Amino acid sequence: MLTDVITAVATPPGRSAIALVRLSGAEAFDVAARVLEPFDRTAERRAKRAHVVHPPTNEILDDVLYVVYHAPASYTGEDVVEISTHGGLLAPAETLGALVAAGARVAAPGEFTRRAVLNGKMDLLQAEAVGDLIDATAPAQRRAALDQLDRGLSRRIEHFRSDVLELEALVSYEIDFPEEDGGPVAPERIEAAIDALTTALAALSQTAAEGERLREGAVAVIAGRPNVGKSSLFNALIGSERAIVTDIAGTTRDAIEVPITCDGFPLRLIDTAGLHSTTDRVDRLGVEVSRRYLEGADVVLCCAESGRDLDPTEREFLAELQAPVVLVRTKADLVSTCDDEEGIRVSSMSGEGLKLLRSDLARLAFSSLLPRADLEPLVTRERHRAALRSALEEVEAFRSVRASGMESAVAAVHLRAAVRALEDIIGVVTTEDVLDRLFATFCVGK
Ligand SMILES: Nc1nc2c(ncn2[C@@H]2O[C@H](COP(=O)(O)OP(=O)(O)O)[C@@H](O)[C@H]2O)c(=O)[nH]1
Ligand SMILES: [Mg+2]
Repeated sequence: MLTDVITAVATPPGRSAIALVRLSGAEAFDVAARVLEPFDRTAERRAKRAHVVHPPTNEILDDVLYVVYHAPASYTGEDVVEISTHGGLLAPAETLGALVAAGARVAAPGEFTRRAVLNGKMDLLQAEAVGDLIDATAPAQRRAALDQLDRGLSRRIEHFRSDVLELEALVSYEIDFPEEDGGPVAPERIEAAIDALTTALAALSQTAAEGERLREGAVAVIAGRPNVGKSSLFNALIGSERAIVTDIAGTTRDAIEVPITCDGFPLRLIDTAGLHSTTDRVDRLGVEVSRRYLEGADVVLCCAESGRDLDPTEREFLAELQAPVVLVRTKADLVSTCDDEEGIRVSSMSGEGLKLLRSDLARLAFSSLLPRADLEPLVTRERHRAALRSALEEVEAFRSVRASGMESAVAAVHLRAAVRALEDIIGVVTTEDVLDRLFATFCVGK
């Protein structure tokens, strides 16, 4: 049943000052009244103090604050009670147990947000943004998620939708008055509207590559000959000693991945070796990095010591890379500055050049997002990208069917399909499987 009372601890387990236990559903107040003593269901949106008692035994479990939200003015759109218990493991768990004993059911991951969507409190894009905000590690991710939560992307898609509807209205004149010469609407006007729409749809689609990269973190792979200082650089950039550094070539055995933030943008820094696996290794190039990682790289840090010329294999390696490259001149502390050297001089020992390197990495990995001062909406998921592509294709199909002299009514079918594709993005009609997929990645209590 959709409105059964669900409950969950919304904060992570562990030692903490407080924890938050949530309760939502048509009979949430009845359940709360069996557990909170005293419980005042009329005290809307005001913190009240109470004891948590276990319903059958009446044992006092905690001394808490609770807040009551009346439907529909709550996160889920249902009656909601949020209980701030003491933190740690016992108080929240026992409060949850008491609520279950009083008739609530433990919520599935994302079930509160799922109800918010089903009750029209937020659209699908906003629900995705909730998840993205929780998963954000870099400020740029937070900005994009907050903008999406604020319906920035929803509004943009709705705008497209009304543009298509307007186009539909324009051509419907032609359907209604086919005998009129050229129709009451000038064909140039329709052409201009199609142009504007396809340009705008394409522009938003083009944010998808870096938008998805922003959500997931850009893959930055460290490459270079053995012993050039790759693992040292890795440790310096992540700010801790994760990779083992020795002067014995080939110390780094497995690829290690750690998320880092560069100028507010998220990167996934990867230190590889692959020396143990000859198949994976770019043997011919004498460069230590696995091909598998290079293929997935959004940016490559190609390392070579400061003060020496690049050898032919390194030059060849650089020339063959698909991803943008930063040439990192390592161990800069060992040699004095030489002006004409290519690349960024960096020392993992002294920290020289690290700041510049970080900026360069962000700039290369997010070249189109970085200059956007006021954050324009961008699409951050394959789901958005696919639906936008299909909306664009339908509008293009509309244009060509029209141009081929087909009846306007036939062409208009494509506009209907474009509207549906756009509505899918916002989630005007959301199917269960779309929701299942989205909320599978959520945490319990959200
Ligand atoms: N002086 C100096 N030595 C470095 C620097 N970075 C690395 N090294 C040394 O170079 C050797 C190889 O470093 P490592 O990071 O393991 O290289 P990798 O094989 O490319 O991963 C170690 O002895 C490091 O201490 C640096 O910035 N300055
Ligand atoms: Mg290494």
